[in-house]
Amino acid sequence: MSITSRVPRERHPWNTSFTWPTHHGPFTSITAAHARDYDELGYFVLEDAFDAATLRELDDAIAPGEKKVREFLGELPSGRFSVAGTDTQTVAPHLVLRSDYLRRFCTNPVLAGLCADLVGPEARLYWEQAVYKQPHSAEPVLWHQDNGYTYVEPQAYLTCWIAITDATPENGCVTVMPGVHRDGTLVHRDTPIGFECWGDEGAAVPVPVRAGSIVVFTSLTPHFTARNVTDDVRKSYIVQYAPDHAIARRGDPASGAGSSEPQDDPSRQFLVVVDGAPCGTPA
Ligand SMILES: O=C(O)CCC(=O)C(=O)O
Repeated sequence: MSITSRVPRERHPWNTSFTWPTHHGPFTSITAAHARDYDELGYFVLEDAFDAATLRELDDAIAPGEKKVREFLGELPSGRFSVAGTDTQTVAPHLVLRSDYLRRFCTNPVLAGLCADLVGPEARLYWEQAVYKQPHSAEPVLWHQDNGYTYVEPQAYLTCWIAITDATPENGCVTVMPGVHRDGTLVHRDTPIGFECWGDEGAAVPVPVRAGSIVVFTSLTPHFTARNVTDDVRKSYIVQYAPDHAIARRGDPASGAGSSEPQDDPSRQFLVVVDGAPCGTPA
């Protein structure tokens, strides 16, 4: 399948007055170059953030939830559910609900530091999920912005894509389109294999990373991951943080009807940064 989408480059109807919030620091965890890349390109790589022992623990903590999702998908007639499928990738969300280890992991100093520098003085875990791309996977993950799946306001939040295994162009590393995040949320179409926004093969930049590195990008950075054409599973854990008081908008932009839902469920959207500093793991 081509990685160039046919969706037009148009702003989402709710995205009428977006301007990118530039980061000025002072920074506690990232460098000025990281902040510049995040602001101008929409991404950067934090190399070797986690060691091999931590990655083993992370994989072990994810395993029960990932297995449940694989079993759930296996019971569906098609083996597929939107972007997820037994023959393509398992997507296991909300793992912090059942794992003390993952609750601690999502508040560790590396991630909380990124959060303090890039999200703001009061920030929460918004979402986390493991994405395990199966060997010889059937489909790519299409071009999308994370804010295209659920429309969150403020539109710009932080995605930390943590490589549990090496991520390469062959096994489906993240590929981004630099600079487009500054438009804010684009229109997406719902396809049988997930949401899709405008994408341009000519502007695509693959971001291969070693296991333990983090691809740090914005919720507005269009990205896709190609099919895994290797014999091994490509494993990632994706952890996202949003400003406290962020809301999710739902409804039909055309009719004007809709609702807004606070994103502060204490069981899985707990505070990570308070008064500009990491606040530790909730009990
Ligand atoms: O890890 C992947 O292959 C893609 C995941 C992704 O793009 C997402 O969760 O938004």
